[in-house]
Amino acid sequence: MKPVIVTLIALLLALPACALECAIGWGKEGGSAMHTVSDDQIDDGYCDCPLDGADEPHTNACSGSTMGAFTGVPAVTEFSKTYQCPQQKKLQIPYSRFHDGICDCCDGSDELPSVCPDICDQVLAEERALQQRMAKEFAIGQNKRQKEIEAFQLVLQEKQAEKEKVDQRLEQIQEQLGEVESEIDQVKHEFMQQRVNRAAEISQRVAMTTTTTSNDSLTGLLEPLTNEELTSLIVHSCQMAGEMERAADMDESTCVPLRLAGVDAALLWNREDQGKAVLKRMHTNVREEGKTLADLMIKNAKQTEDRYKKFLETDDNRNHRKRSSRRNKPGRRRLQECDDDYRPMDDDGFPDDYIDEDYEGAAEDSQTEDEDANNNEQNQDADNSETKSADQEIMETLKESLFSQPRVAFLQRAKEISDGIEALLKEHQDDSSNEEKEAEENAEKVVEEKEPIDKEAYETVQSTLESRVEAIERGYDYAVSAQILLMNGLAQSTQDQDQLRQDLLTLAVGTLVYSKLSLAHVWQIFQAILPEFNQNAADKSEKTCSTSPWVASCPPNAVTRGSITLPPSPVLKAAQILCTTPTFTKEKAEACAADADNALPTVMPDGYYGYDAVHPREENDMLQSIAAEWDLSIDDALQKSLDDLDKKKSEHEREKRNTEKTLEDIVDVVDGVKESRFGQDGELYALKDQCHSVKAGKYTYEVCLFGSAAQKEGDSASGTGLGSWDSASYDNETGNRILKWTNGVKCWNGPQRSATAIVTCGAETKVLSADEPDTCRYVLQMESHIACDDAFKQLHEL
Ligand code: MAN
Repeated sequence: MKPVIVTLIALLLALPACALECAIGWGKEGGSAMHTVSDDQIDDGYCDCPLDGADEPHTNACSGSTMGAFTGVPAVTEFSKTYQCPQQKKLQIPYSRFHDGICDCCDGSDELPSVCPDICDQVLAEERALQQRMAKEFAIGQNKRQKEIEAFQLVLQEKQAEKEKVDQRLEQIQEQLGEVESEIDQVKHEFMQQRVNRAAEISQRVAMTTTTTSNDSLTGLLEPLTNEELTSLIVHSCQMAGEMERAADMDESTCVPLRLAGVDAALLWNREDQGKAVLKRMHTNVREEGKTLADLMIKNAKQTEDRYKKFLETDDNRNHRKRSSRRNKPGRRRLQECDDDYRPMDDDGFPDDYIDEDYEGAAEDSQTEDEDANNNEQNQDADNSETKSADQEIMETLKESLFSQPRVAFLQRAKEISDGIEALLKEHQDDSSNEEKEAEENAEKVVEEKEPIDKEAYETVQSTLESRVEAIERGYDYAVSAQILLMNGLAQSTQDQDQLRQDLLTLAVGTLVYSKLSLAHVWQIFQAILPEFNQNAADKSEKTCSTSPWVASCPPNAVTRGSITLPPSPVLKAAQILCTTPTFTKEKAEACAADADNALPTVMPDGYYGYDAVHPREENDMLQSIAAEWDLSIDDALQKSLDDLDKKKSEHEREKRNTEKTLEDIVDVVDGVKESRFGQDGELYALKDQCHSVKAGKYTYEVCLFGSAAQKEGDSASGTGLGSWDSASYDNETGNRILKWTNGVKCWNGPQRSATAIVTCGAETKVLSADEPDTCRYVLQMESHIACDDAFKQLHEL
């Protein structure tokens, strides 16, 4: 400092009062150049004398952090960048805070003398207390942490040893399961064969040629029909079956009765190369493919009372339904019968989802199903134009058939009526809502009164129409699906005429049985499909409210084909009864009167435009006795062994599930260690699945390790999701653990919520505070023994 003082004295003598001259050196060594500082440059916040800061005694412009000795740049060495408070080891302050009028060091040494009082006794006491608390917490925490880590090591060892055993057990269970399954397959196969033989026997008996038709015999029922006629019979049976189906029960367009009949005929619907429909005969391969069909049949056999309904609950059918609802474009739905039933074969020769759905786990099911649906989509897309035209052609032919005449007429009239009622109801609804307004407006005028309408009656008509239209459309879907199946499949599947005939008979009888049609329905179908009768049917050109091709065929007459009487006597008898049933023949007076006046009917009787809603046959119908015979319940002994095996199988499956779960838990821990998921030393394992919370403002924040984080308001149990477990990491600078939860509920107009917990060492695990520094980003301060490790100790000099 001496040269400076000398210089200053010299300057004071040589220069006018208040002017200042200082040396400005170049570099660290300084230099001899002198700089004159004028009065107004003193304390002006610009460092003119970087070597000694003489021009800025009361500002800190010459204090700073950069080396150098240029004007404007304070000459501070690397070592003096920060000022170390002498009494406080951990407190260093930057020179910018030196002589800034704020007391940083407890002894006030960072300011000019006597600016700051010495408060070291008080401050150091607090610091020491804090340090002591930290040390105490650390000691407890470290101890706890250590114990838990040791315990975890034991757990880990045990888990590793257990894993071997569990692996072995799982293998055993798998073997046992395989054994039981193959035993079940054997029993099913046995059942399947019994069933197939019996079905063939019955269908033959029903269709047996006979020249002596006794009144109550069913023999010869279908035998007189040609193959084409049998096909038509199946298609129309399917149509009626579709109409009978309640929409709520099923939203699909496949003819279920025909599928069931196919099962009985041991015919498997399958998909061949180009997605073309063919029926695959499974007699030859009954051992393999029969297993799944047996499943279906056993399920049905168990529930003899309503096996048809039961069938709808089979896995195959449920999945089928799911697929249907996924693809309900009209053009597609119709061909579904083919596509859904024709499935590619697995390597093992099983059709993909027949077998897979029954024998594999549920998770795989859905995958197979999705893939299958995709395959179908692709195939259908590729083949779209062909599909559409085939579909439409069949539909058109169907609609032209005599059988459909009343349906077509009904649909047409139903649309007119429905539109009319719609408009009428709307008009009257508008009237009532405008009533008040009009009443005011027309207070003076004479208003022409509108006739009140029977809204309820119209609404009933409308809903009856709606359900019948729906039924008719579903009927068409069933019929088209059956037609395609038979056309593409059966006819091409075999060159053996006897076999074809037998298959058709089995399918026809089975379809009648499963569709719950009555003999009277069979008569209606005969009237429509046999040339001997459909000449007599009602004139095609004129369709009125009371026209019905069936009523026009009353009283029923019989014809002969060769030596055979048609229709067979039981059918004729049923027709005679039908023809005399008042509800079938009576004038639809009220509805028809309205029709004649071109007005809207207020009642919707059965037989309107010749369309009768189809109802299931009654108990005393003769077809019911065939159905009873058809209900081939499973042999008691077989059923018992099957039940026992099923029980065994479920036990094995249960054990398998449990064992797999155990293995999963073990693997989770073992792999968790490998991936350091439980922290560097496995310290987080002890906190696995623990949840901790804190109240902050109107919210309670809850975080669960390896789980999720939530923000709850009031007593709400769930709250807003702040995210699910993301990671745990280590902060080198502070020794804290950083826990993260991400992908929480999206913020309105903002990001997805996320939470971060900063965990410092403490004896207990707890959340100290929670804050939302940025919208929807939450930060929690936590303490836990998991952070009390050696690194923390060193860092904090504990
Ligand atoms: C809720 C809470 C807040 C958040 C807002 C954002 O009120 O989750 O924490 O800031 O939503 O809209």
